[in-house]
Amino acid sequence: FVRPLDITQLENTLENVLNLQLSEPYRVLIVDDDEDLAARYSLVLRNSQMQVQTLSNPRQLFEVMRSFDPEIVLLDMNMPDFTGIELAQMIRLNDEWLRVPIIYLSAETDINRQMAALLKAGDDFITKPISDNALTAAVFSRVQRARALSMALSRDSLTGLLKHADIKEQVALEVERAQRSGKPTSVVMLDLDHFKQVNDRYGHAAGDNVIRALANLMRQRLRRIDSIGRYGGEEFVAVLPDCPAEQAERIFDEIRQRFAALSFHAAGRTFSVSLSAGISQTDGRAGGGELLERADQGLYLAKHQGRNQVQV
Ligand code: GH3
Ligand code: MG
Ligand code: MG
Ligand code: MG
Repeated sequence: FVRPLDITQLENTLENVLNLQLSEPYRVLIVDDDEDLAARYSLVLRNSQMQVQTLSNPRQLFEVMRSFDPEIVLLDMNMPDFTGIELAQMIRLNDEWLRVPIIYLSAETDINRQMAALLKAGDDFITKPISDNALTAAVFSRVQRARALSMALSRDSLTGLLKHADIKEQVALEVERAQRSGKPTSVVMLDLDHFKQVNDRYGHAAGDNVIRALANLMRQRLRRIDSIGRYGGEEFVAVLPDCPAEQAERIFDEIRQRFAALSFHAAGRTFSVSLSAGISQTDGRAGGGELLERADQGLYLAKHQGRNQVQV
């Protein structure tokens, strides 16, 4: 006999509580021809701060998936027009929804028939009737996992920083926000000095360690609201909202000094590496692309004036 999961137990770790408070509400799509039942499930999940959409006519499935962008789909197995399995198969034909867990809500308890359904499509079964807590826990854990996976996949694997396209988008977003609020935002472009030599002398793996060390240093020094991305191989971009260029310059000059003071070890030798950076600040007119260009001009200047420096 297994006691149903108690949701308060699940929420009890500080991390879960923080995640719930900080994150956007989970988006859940319930497809069930039994509208009363769907409304009841919906109420239960809404009580746990989730955002729920119910659908009784599966013909609108794709339309609703596009507009609502659910993070999990709960599918009834038996409906008049399509079976849950057929719907799951149709969802799985689209790569854009590859990360969305599909869970069957069904009275089917025959394990062989459950297996047969899972072999066709779908990820798991929840058998009806289901307790409120079990439903909440099942949805909570799966969406939390899907979000963590999606976060990990969207990050640069060497450093855990944002990838090129994502940091570029973040810069554009923050620059727009700064234009609306009138608060200055800084954009930083940073490149390691003579990094080809580092690879040539100490090997590519040692070079990778240097890149990781700088990423960690920036993560430690910058605020939660700042975004950092690996823009290219050994080139980084950061955007610092509500931070004028002079302040960004102080912060990055400190990062520059701390980084230059790090000792790396490879091939029986000890070495250090320096960095150069350029900084631009929002002016109420220029867009993200232009601010990146200006930060890059600062970087160019820093390189030409002897490297190991920050230029605004
Ligand atoms: P500069 O001071 O002018 O920037 O000189 P540099 O040698 O650093 O020149 P540049 O920035 O053009 O060189 C980038 C080098 O960084 C080329 C490449 O070998 C190395 N690199 C790029 N990505 C990676 C990476 O992921 N790992 C390692 N180990 N090296 C990388
Ligand atoms: Mg039904
Ligand atoms: Mg370089
Ligand atoms: Mg470079």
